[in-house]
Amino acid sequence: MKIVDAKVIVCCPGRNFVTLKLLTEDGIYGLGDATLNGRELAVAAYLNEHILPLLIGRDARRIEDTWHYLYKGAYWRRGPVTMSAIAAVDTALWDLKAKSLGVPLYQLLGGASRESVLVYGHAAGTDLDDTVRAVAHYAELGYKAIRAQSGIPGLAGTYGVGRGGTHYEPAEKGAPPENRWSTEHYLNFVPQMFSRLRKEFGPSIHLLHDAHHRLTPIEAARLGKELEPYHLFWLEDPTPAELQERFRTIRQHTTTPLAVGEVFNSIYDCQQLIEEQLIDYIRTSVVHAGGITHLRKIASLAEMYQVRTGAHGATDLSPVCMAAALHFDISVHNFGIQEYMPQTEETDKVFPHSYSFENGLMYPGDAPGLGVDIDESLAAQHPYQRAYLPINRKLDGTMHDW
Ligand code: CS2
Ligand code: MG
Repeated sequence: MKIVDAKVIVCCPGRNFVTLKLLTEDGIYGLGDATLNGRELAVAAYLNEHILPLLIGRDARRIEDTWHYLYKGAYWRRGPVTMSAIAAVDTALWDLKAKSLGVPLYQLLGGASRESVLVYGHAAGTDLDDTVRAVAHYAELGYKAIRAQSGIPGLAGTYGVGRGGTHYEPAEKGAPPENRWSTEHYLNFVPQMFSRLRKEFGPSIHLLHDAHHRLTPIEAARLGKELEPYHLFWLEDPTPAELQERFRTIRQHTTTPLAVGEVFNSIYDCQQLIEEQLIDYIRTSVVHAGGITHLRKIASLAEMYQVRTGAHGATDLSPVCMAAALHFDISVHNFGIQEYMPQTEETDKVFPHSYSFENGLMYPGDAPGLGVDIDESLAAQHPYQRAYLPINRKLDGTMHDW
């Protein structure tokens, strides 16, 4: 099963996506997502200039060997660009292998460990009343787990707050939008928000919150402690995680479960967090953490320490990644939850897929491989448009995490 052709498809059906398509001599093709939000063309160039020439003529069945060939062979290891490029190749190879055997991918990953995949949606409002309405809307749509984000009194705009409806897209065309930030305003507001949400929605709905790396460990400890009465499913990215031992401080002070890892790209980024049980959920994704091959290794390490998976699934992860995530989620023993944000209609048309959502749960479907395709002629009608994620400044203008 030799690879005879490889191409990188960059398109913008509402937002930018980078997709790798590998074709074999048998006429079967596989797809992999390589989208790195705001830095898309770096991965496209890495693939086009440095990886594709190495793939032609290789045996598509040798997934593990190809992973190491690209990882060890590059000498320069890790990093989001390299690991997203390797992820795209790895995902496409798994897709190809499952298609060639005529089975949905999860059958090759050990088969289904559960009947469905629990997902959480994003409810966001400009103020508290608006956020209550957004959570109610998601509950009506059947979601059993809802992430709640809200505009903060006294701050003009806050990252994580959508633009109405169920669509949420942080990247913007043109220069990066600038938000203003005050930790004091934020810490005073968030416990009030969850107190209100629990009163309105009762104890059984799962509520989640993303702090988006904006706190210090001791601030995060305070927030976790104050949120304890509201029993969050998780508090996400309370503090930047470059220094993994920072989480010891948070952990000593609070029983609020912690989720981290959407920006990680290898097992080394979360090794200490997992081995010291400093987190409860690991959020690494197929596209940014080296593909299905590497993500399974992270999940296996996490399983030993009772850490569950909770993969990143925002709209900048394409339907190709979403499909791969669902095959991973349904098969891996220590699955926790999957993030899910519906894509725009144009995106769904460019990427027809067999996965489905029903009543707060998702299913990968039984089509061979990933069960997702790309309509290349439609993709060509949506050319790349440069876009950036926002930046965040404190009230005095100092750059801050966002
Ligand atoms: C967020 C994302 O989904 C999440 O939890 O943190 O919106 C994230 O910021 C974007 O996917 C970045 O590309
Ligand atoms: Mg997040």
